[in-house]
Amino acid sequence: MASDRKSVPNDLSAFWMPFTANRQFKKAPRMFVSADGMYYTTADGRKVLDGTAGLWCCNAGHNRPRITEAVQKQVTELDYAPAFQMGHPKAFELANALRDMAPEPFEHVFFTNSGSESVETALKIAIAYHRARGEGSRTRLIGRERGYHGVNFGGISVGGIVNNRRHFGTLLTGVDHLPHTHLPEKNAFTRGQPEHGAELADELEDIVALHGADTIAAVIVEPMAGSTGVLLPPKGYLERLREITKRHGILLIFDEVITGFGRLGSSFAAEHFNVMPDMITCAKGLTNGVIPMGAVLTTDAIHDAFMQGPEHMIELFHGYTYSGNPVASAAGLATLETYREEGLFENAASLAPYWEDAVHSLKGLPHVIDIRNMGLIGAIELEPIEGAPTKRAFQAFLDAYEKDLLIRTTGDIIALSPPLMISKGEIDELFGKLSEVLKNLE
Ligand code: PXG
Repeated sequence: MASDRKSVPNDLSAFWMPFTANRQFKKAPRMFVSADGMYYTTADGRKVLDGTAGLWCCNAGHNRPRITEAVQKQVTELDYAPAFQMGHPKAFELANALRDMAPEPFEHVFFTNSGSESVETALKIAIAYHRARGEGSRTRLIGRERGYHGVNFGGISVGGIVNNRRHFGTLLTGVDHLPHTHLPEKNAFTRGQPEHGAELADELEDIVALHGADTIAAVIVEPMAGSTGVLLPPKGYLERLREITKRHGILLIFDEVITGFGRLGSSFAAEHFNVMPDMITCAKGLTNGVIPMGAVLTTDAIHDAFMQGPEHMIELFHGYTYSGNPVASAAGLATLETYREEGLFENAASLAPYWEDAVHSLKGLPHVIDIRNMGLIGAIELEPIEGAPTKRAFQAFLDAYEKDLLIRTTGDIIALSPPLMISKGEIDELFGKLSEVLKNLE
């Protein structure tokens, strides 16, 4: 290191922070130094209620003993094993545990290290699957407006969040988008799934008519769109998407990076809505956010299409150095065990009505133009300040932090997704603080 470039204490300049207003943050940093249960502790010693499970990932809450111990033990026992042409028991155990947890058609698990990688993996499997079956012309990918599928090139191509796409060139070719399902004029303040909008799935028929089904590999959607600000599927919408994709031989991928692992009160949204896609992508809650890990769940039909040809040949030319990493696998196993042992998915399901009432109690507060909810997810949409979109919600985020509450905002929408271990008392605390914030918001 050059002597004139020595770091000084509290120098924040080197770390280029992700999805952050870097210059603003570094002028007034918000730092967490520890976490336990439902609370973070800030650098200045305040306990902050975690209204967002980190970034939708710490579904079991923080500092959970089983997970901590499993990680500590695994690091000393087997820190790393090559992921290609070698194995170790924990990755197989975790794949089995995931299969046991998932709805019936999902028999196989491909490990990744994040939601973004799970998406890339699923899109590649979709295209290669058709090719393996002699339908190599099926290469088109269909996403949806306002969809979030991570930040890699495939994900932003099928994704529909404008700012995540427009700075990054031409993206993948051969991609189309379904319309989003946000119809506030008809569905505002709906509790749970909205009544209107199932027919928006029929737009897929137009895309099929335009290009021909034999050019389309897959449709990818979030069963409930999280990052864009919590857009729930209209009643009947997912069923229609499933019916149309099936009829045309198009694979359906549910991106369950947010909806997986109990967020809606069941293992996956596929189970919650009883609509079975062909693949599920997940990450986040898989390891409670403790160690990065993601996964793609597939059916026998997809997996078996690859298991052809000479047995010494690699069947899928895809994978990551850390696919099924031992420490991540240990964290995943302990996380699934914690969910099961503590009945956390059941807790989320049984608290959902109380949560729903609490979220909708904010109706009528200044600037609130819509409220949406499902499972342990809530969204409060605020009227944007004219000429300064996102500013009002971001101010709410800053004010909430001052009141020792962590929320997330996207655009002018506040999104809430607490750890599934939350209690009624903590729900009251969360909404008590948030209503104070909203009452005083300019
Ligand atoms: N798909 C979906 C549906 C997601 O929600 C990803 C893919 C990408 O996952 P990784 O692990 O690569 O970040 C996500 C991630 C928010 C927020 O505040 C949401 C995500 C990430 C960070 C913040 O809404 N979703």
